[in-house]
Amino acid sequence: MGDRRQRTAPHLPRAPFPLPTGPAFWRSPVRGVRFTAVLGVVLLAGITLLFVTGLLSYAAYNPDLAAVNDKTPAKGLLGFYLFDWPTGPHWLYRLTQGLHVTVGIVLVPVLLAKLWSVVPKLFALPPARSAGHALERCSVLLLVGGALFQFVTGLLNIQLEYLFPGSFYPLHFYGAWVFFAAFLTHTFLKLPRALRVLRRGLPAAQDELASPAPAAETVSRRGALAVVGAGSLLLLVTSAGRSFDGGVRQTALLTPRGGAEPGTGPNGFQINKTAAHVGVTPAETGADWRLTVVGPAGETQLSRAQLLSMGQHSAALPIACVEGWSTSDQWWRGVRLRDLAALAGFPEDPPGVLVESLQRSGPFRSVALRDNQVRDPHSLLALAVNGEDLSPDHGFPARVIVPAAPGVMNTKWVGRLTFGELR
Ligand SMILES: Nc1nc2c(c(=O)[nH]1)N[C@H]1C(S)=C(S)[C@@H](COP(=O)(O)O)O[C@H]1N2
Ligand SMILES: [Mo]
Repeated sequence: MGDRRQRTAPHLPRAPFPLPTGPAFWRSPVRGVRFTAVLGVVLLAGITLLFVTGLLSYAAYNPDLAAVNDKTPAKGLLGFYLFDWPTGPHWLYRLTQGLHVTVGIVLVPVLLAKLWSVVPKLFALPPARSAGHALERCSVLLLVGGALFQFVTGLLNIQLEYLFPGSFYPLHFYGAWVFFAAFLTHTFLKLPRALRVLRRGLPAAQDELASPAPAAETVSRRGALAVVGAGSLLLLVTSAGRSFDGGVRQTALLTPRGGAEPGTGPNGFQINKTAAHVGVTPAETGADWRLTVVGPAGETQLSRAQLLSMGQHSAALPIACVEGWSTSDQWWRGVRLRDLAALAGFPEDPPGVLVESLQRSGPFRSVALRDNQVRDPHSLLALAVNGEDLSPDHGFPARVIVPAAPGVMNTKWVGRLTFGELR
């Protein structure tokens, strides 16, 4: 009897099924304040970049210009920072949105590791020790919930573009403000200690994130950080290709866009929605097609031949989509928007323009461009690309192309340009 008790005694303090609320449940020797602090500092830099480039992306849509541009009309004060999106440098949106999406993808392993490193605290009892502690835990709820919400909505939007019929923008925009408010609060509360620990280290006894009963080590903390870094690197090399074209795009394994194969030749670059997909037919874009130009000079109808007989200008510009993919510069050729404004009755100082596609429905059939975009000599109603007529899927007979603007401003299959009146 006595012998048996002696044999089992060392196991008695441990419950047969440890609960996540107890320290015996979380035994990884990798957890610790230092590990969490390293990931936290990486996220601080990365998420700040995501927030800034995200706000820039919203500004780039020129939402205050016209109702058609604005997916979050009830934003109120949250639009305080909006400014006139410039037309240069011409790769501006390609850079800001490429960073937004690529950095967002690359941070996924860091975010998951960070959440894993603090998950024991989620189950800590009592749920609240004081009013202050309760408040802190609520802010952590917004922080974690906000982070997961922003990453999931962003990733879904770039992978499954049809999952969000228009509602992605308000979700991701309002979500960003909620998340970033919680993120700033958290940074304010935690950054000083994180920096102190990173600089001076921490005695094991004061490490509240370290397991009190760690299991045997299978990987060091440094090794675990290397695994996270390798995960991020793998995501980087399998997704950065989306910001280029040709062979490099083939490396973007994590960009299953399911769209049309662009093929090769002058029109062989990434296609967003095809003509067939949005219901634009060859009959509408054939010889009977006319561009309607509206302004103080009245309404003018122009055939493609008449447009081709106007002064033709060139511009080397990329397509840069909100989904993060972009092309290198393509060589567009067509009529300057400001020359069409002159035709409409604005010989000097052209105003903005409302661009409408032949496409009858869908979120991107129409867009308003600001006066600076119309004025830029590189803003074209393009008729050709890379020395060949536009293909049906790239917007034949005519499409808009504007420097530094998001892809959605580059309306395809244009039917009507109304200068001056944007709503
Ligand atoms: N009429 C129309 N124009 C459009 C769109 C659309 O859906 N309909 N999509 C826009 C978006 S979101 C992008 S990124 C670019 C893509 O142009 P591309 O297909 O020639 O690469 O076209 C823009 N022009
Ligand atoms: Mo796009």
